[in-house]
Formats: sequence, C-alpha cells, structure tokens
Amino acid sequence: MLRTQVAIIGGGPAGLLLSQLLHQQGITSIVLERRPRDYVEARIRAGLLEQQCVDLLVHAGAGERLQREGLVHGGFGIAWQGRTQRIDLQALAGRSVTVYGQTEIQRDLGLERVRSNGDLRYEVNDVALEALTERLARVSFTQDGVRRELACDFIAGCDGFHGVARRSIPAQILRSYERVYPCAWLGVLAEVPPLSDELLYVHHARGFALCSMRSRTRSRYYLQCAPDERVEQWPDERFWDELRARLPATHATRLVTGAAIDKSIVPLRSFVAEPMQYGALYLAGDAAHIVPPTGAKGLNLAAADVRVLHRGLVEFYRSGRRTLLDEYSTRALARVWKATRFSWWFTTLMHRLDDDPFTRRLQHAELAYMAGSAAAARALAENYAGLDFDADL
Ligand code: FAS
Ligand code: PHB
Repeated sequence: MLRTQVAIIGGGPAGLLLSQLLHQQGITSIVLERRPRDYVEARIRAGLLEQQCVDLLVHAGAGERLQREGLVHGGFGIAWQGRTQRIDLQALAGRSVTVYGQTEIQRDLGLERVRSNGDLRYEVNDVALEALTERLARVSFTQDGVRRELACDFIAGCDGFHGVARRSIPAQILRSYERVYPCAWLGVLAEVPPLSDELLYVHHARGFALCSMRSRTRSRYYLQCAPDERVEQWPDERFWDELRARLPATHATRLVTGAAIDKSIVPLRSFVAEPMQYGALYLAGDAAHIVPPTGAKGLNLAAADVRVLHRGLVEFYRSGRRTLLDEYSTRALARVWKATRFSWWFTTLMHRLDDDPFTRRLQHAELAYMAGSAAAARALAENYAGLDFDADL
C-alpha cells in the first residue's frame, strides 16, 4: 500500500500547482493523471491570467518564463455596431492582466515538479476513491497494468469536469447548478501576428468574436457558432471570412490570415457543484465549476481554489487545526459564484443568444451605457482583472 499525505487526482494546472505549493511546505503528494504528459501539455485552453494568478505561479517557483515571455496588458477593447471602447484596467481597477498560454503554464509546472522529484504518475487508469469519511482515505488505480492502492490523509479532486472526484460525493449531498448556453466557441490558433496589441471582444449581429493571442507572432481567435457544429464545417477560408465580417471595418483591413495550427469547438456552459468538500475529498478547479470562457475565469478560479486549499492543508499539518479546511468550501464558493455571475453577465451581453430584437436593443443600450459610465466600466474592469483574493467572503 502506497502512502502519501495528499493524493491529487488530475495533473492539469490545478493539480500541478497544488502539488508544487504543498512541496514548498514539505507536504507530500502523489499526482494521478490519466493522460500522457505530452497530451496534457499540448492541450490548447486558457490564455489570460489575472495578476493574482501570476503572483501565485511566481510564488510557487513556476513563474520565471511567465514573467519573461508573458504579454502584460493594461486594458482590452470592446467593439459593437462599428464602435470600439477601450476598458483601461490599470486606470479603472489598478491592475493589468497577462497573456500566457495554459500549455506554457502546464509545461513550467511540470518541469518544476520533475526538478523537485515530484511524484507525478501519468497514464493511470480507473482511479477510484474510497473511505472518504474514515481516518485514512484510499485511492485505487491501475498503472502499467498493475492495480495499486494509495492511503492518504486528504484527496484533492483536480480532475476537471469529466473526472471521477465530483462523482464520488454521494448524490444526496451533492447539489449542481447549471446553465447551458445555446452556442459554442470555435477557436483557431494561427502563426500570424495579432490584430492589435490588446484583446478585442466583438458583439455583432452575426455572433460574438474574440481576437486574442499567444505571442506577438501567434494569434488566437474565437467565433460564436452553433453548439452542434463540427470543425470539419469550418475550413480556414470560411473561418477568416466570417471573422472579417464580424470585425469593425478598421480592424478587418488589418487582419492577417494563415493556416490554422489548431482548431476546436467548445460548448458554453456555467456549472457549479456544492459543496466542494466531502470528508477527506476537496474539489478544486473545473472538477467543481465551469464558466463560459468569455470572462477568462476558468484557470484563474482553479488557481484561487488551490490557494485557499493549500493554505488549509498547511495550517493542518503545521498546527493540527482544521479551521481553514472546514471553511474551504464556503470560501471557494463565494469567489466561484462571483466569477460565475460575471462570466454569465459578460457572455449574455456579448453573444447572440436569441433572435429577439428586444434583447438586441438591450445589449446595445448596455454597451452604450458602459461607454458613457465610468462606474459601469469600473465594474467590468474589477471583475475582469480579478476580484481581491482576500475579499472572497
Ligand atoms: P483540467 O481539466 O485542465 O485538468 C484536469 C486533469 O484531470 C486533466 O489533465 C484530465 O486528463 C485529468 N483527469 C480527468 N479525469 C481523470 C481521472 N479519472 N483520473 C486521472 N486524471 C483525470 N480559463 C481562463 O482562466 N482563461 C482563459 O482564457 C480560458 N480560455 C479557455 C479556452 C478554452 C477553449 C477552454 C476549454 C477553457 C478555457 N479556460 C480559460 C478554462 C480552462 O482553462 C480550465 O478552467 C482549466 O483547464 C481548469 O484547470 P483544472 O481544474 O486543472 O482542470
Ligand atoms: C484566450 O486567449 O484563449 C482567451 C482570452 C480571453 C478570453 C478567453 C480566451 O476571455
């Protein structure tokens, strides 16, 4: 029987960041990841980080390349009906954001864990959680065809939306809240210079569009599409034509196109599971909550969960006290619901979710109001840049 202090299910950003932060405090962990390492490191997802998330990665010792190569943005643009407004994050919220791909964060954390002899096990199967309410919890899994058992004090469920951890909480205890949006995002990555120095969020009658980037030579674009569409229906030319059609004329002329090096479609949903703790099991990241990517909150929320959880574990192993651990679910959910509200609001404002002309008028009126109201622009900036970690309750 293997033994560790914290068993971590899932080697995504939440799992690796937790494992690294615990290591820094002398707390042992074993990370169980079902996919191969190169698959996890190649998965194209987030690209925008709150300053507090950057600070946490730096604190974890995985921020050196991020600080060197990340693109710091003091604002972003919103376009609608041919108009463009800049949201000055620095002036309105006193904070900037950083563009740095999740693939890079995954690689940096993976390297840091290997450098400090972290116990990361990739390609494990059939992870099962047991004895969650007993003194020692147990995790069983298959590695290289051998069934193994792991005894631990705590289990961190960092295995994403489709993982096993959340499903290990008894149905009579777990409550789920969900909103599924009638659209998806078609994302393209291309080795072409970005359209502008900052991100641009586009509200258009044909649907939402987002112009983002990964570097000064690599761009990331998203188009709102129908939830049942498939990538095969979107050859590169159709993608660029549709993007150009949704951009303000000034931006459309500057668009540089090229072959897509990655193309994917993700459904849009808001999902929150409560509680985020059951016995020795603590859920963090997408295992407990999903937000539509419009507000760029998914990865940032995962980091915020991990911050609260690792503090609780450190308090426990240092003093035996469980105060922060007992408050974990309440603290984490307070932030999760604020980010869920913000992501729902920004998605509803910027997407074409119905064909009702009244809705359209409301969206335009809210965008025009925001263009003329510092208070409204500040509310957007505060949420987008990230609410204070310590104001979570
Ligand atoms: P992950 O899903 O990343 O990791 C979970 C891991 O657990 C995976 O590696 C999985 O293989 C593993 N696993 C699952 N089941 C298992 C099992 N039974 N046993 C062992 N391992 C198991 N967020 C932002 O903040 N900003 C953005 O700009 C942004 N853009 C996004 C764009 C897209 C297209 C998508 C899809 C998401 C985006 N997100 C964004 C959200 C995204 O970044 C997630 O929030 C983030 O990956 C969450 O990290 P984890 O909680 O670690 O979950
Ligand atoms: C991205 O670059 O992938 C990205 C940026 C901002 C978002 C969503 C995705 O809101």
